[in-house]
Amino acid sequence: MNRRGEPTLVEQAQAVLQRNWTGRFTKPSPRLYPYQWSWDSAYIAIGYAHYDLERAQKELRTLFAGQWRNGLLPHIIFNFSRGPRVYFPGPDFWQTRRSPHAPKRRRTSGIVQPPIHATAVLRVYQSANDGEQVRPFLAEIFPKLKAWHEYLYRERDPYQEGLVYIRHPWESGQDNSPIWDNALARMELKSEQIPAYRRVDTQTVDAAERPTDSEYDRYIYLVRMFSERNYDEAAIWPDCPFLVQDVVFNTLLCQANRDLAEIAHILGEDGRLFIEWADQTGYAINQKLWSKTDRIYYDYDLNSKELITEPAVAGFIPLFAHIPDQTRAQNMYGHLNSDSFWKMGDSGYPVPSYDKHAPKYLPNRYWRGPVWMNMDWLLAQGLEHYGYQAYADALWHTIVELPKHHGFFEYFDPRTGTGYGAYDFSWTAALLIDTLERKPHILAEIA
Ligand code: 2M8
Repeated sequence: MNRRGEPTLVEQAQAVLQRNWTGRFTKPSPRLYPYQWSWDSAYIAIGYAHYDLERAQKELRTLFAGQWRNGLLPHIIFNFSRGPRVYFPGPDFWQTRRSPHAPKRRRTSGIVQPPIHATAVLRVYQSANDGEQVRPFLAEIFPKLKAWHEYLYRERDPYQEGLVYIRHPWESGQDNSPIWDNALARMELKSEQIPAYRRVDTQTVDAAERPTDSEYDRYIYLVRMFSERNYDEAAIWPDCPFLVQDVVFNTLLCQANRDLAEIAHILGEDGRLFIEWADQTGYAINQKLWSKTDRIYYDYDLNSKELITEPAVAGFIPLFAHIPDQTRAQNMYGHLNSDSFWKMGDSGYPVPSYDKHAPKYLPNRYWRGPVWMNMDWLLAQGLEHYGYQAYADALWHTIVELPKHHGFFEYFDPRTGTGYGAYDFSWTAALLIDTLERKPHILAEIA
């Protein structure tokens, strides 16, 4: 409480997480996302770690209880929670029990999300005053993280390049980014190929802030295809119409490998394999995904065999895992700190998720323009590493300022700060907590 008896900003953020806490995991938001999501839980655990270590561990334990026997960590665990539980596609549509690897006692989706989990586990450990307290958790989760990364390299890297592919836009976490437009447009679907379904997301959130129906048709078509092939990767990938080596996914995997090596070290286990993976993936990102002319990293489409030259904030995320060398980082910084994204001193808020001058930019539509707190959080850490402190500070300020003035929304308008999508959004709250814990001075610096 502050001197006027009102909850402080951190207390407000904690209250958001408390409202979404179900007793075993935290919903990303009260209505739109009523189950457990994979990378949301990782960000959420990083927030909890600062004030409730038990809960941080429980969040991740519950997530990993949904892991498949082949190591796949599903993007949604359909755990029970109170309150409205309407989501499409739900467990009956996914039918993951068609796979011999899916858990028998838990219902899950059959796709994945960016692998930031080892990073979250290490941060939980580092937040503890007494590491010994968290050691049993580390020992318990280590083989699960290893199985998760093994799955990715075994099943998602058929050419053994060190780059894993995603086979659904949802696997990127950036569902309707323009990055996927061409791949989705190539999927010419006849109406009889589209399963009958009804969207529920647009009952909660304005349709103008969500993906289009045509995008949803393709999302759902892909899910049906995976389930018809019993989630057997060998049967899916040879003719999967969507197959992309994604920058954010592989960057987070690279860093997660290093963090897993650190976890191995703490436990007295051998971590050399994880360092090898990290090096291989970092090297491949530099070799295959860098565009010198455009000063940004791009995804690679394994079907059209070309880089997807869409200027999204995602292309700067390799800074987080220290993948570019200093010269590249400087070039990237020149691009980021420009009218295309956000120039230092500009009005508005950093960083729009897509180039403001590109024709497809939409400041209110989900991953096609709005500012996202997780992207700012990843980018700020990367920029600090390379010495771009003033820009990083602008991002830290944004992570605090937007929720403070506009509420704990899912995403925000880069021009005005207006919040869009779901309210009481958990990772917005969790990453604000993490930011203020590490940089308490920010509170006094913002208006
Ligand atoms: C969004 O994705 C889900 C599908 O997984 C959806 O739109 O229903 C994305 O923003 C994703 O990154 C996020 O993890 C999820 C829950 O917050 O919502």
